[in-house]
Amino acid sequence: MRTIAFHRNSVRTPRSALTLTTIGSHVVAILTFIFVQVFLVGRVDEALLTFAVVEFIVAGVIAVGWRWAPALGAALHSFMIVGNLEPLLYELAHPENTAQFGVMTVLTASAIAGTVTGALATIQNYRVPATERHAPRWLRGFLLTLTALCAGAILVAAIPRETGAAVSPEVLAELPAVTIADYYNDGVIRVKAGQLAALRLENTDAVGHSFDVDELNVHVAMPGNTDSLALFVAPETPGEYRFYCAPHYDKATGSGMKGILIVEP
Ligand SMILES: [Cu+2]
Repeated sequence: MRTIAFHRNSVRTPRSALTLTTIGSHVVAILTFIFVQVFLVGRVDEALLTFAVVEFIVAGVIAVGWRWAPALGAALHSFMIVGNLEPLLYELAHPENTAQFGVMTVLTASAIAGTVTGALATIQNYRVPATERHAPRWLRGFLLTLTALCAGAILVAAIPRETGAAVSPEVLAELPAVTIADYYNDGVIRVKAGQLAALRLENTDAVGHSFDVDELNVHVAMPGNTDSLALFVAPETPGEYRFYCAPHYDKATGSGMKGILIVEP
């Protein structure tokens, strides 16, 4: 009986502060993915649900207490950053889409916290006896700083700002439209060479998109559930140009949200 009790004790060592922080960072990520589906997308999104489930499984594996498990958390968190670098940087550079900016800020902070604490927890688990796995002195300050940075960034992003060109909804409604369907079906938009082009950018999605034509130096944000205006002078020479959504188009492979802008004579 004594052997069994001893065995049980040795398996169920208390989780270190670093390990608990790693689990906490996964919980923050899971809550954020749920928040996005409930409040921003308004429905279950397969990709986001998958992310949440994977985060949940990894958090569970770490909670079991295996020594190597926090490394798995660190790997998942750093993968979340590296694997989504392009949309991540885009959203972080566009605080005018406040909701998405806030979500990306929180996800980035939780991923940074999870990567750092997961890696250190693993090292500690192998080097330090279970009873002496104390929290590093800087941990509290590190977490407080990340939280304060998040809150500050979101507060600044939430300050209302002047939008570029003001145009009445009636006028906007009359303009030729670029729709989300155009983006998914390689839609064709036609404008007249040398003339001022005014397009209604119709974003019926909850998430933000953008209208970008590199050759014409046109870059217009399309906040969620909003009609925006693209105003530019079409080039004198007729031709075909690629328009695309910056966060959801991969220039290297040419896949994602895109269409063709035809400049007609
Ligand atoms: Cu998009």
